[in-house]
Amino acid sequence: MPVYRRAGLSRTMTLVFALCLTAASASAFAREFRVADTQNEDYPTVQALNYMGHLITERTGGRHRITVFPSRQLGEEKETLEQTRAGAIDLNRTNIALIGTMVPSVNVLAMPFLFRSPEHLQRVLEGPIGSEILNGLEAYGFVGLAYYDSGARSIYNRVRPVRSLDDLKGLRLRVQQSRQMSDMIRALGAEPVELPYGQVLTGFTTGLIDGAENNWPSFVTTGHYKYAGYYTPTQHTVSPDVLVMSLTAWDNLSPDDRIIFREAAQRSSLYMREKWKALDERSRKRAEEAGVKIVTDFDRKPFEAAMAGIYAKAERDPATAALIERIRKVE
Ligand code: GTR
Repeated sequence: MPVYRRAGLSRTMTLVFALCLTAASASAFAREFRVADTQNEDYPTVQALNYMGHLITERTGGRHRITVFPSRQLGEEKETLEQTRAGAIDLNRTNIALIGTMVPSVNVLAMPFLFRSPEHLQRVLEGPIGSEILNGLEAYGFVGLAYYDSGARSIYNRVRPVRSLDDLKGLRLRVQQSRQMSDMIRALGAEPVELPYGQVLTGFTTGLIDGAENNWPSFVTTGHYKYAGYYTPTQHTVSPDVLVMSLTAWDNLSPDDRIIFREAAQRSSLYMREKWKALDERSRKRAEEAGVKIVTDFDRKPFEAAMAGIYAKAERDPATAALIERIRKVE
């Protein structure tokens, strides 16, 4: 081949190579992000994620899109979290108790009877402690983007009204797949049964469990209230939900896009708050109308006292002990 033609060819090759590189980097930065949520499509967290998706599409001029997979379409919470950590799922809306099995430091937010009220929790989450906990996720392969309200969790069952620790004896109560939650139910004198969220209903219909514990919206939207006629507002934990992104997906975002994602997540959390309040109220009413007995004449003190062992275990770690102390001090 004549020399001049070879030179021309190599120029063309360089050009083609450069074009390929540009195309490849553009596609690496423009993409669809898949989000897992265990709740159904009307649930406030799912609505919030859809809202976040709109914001992101708008602010990136359609370069990035979010596709939400509600109702455990991508699997149960524990599995989807593992996949998120591995980078196979981009985003995950999960409860603190679940991610606490992978990131022990977040378990403090699921400590029983630690928060005086939902407002106390909110102030902790919005302050430095909330940010420290979100930032701490990074060492475990997740980027914490926002917290979502999840109300207070309480005990419900179908056998008898629970007014005392004695009433809990012998009850098989479903808990999330979390050691801390199992320990807590055991310390109250009941028998914990760890099950994924999607199997609780079958647990009721097959008689595997007598009850469970959750907030009002989850109790009602899942249909558990049709099986468990006694709800005791123990409000033992107020563990929030949290939105995490896989570190792999995060690493592929440009610095500007990272800001867009963070801001959209924060705004979606505020957007969800009003919806949450309304659903919380509506769910409680719906349960009552359906005949669920809300057991209010119970003494919360012995329930709190039964947690001494859980605290002793958690506080063996000086960092956790210090964090619990700081949380208590938040006005
Ligand atoms: C809900 C929470 C879910 C899931 C569920 C459960 O309140 O939003 O993410 O953890 O509880 O009990 O499994």
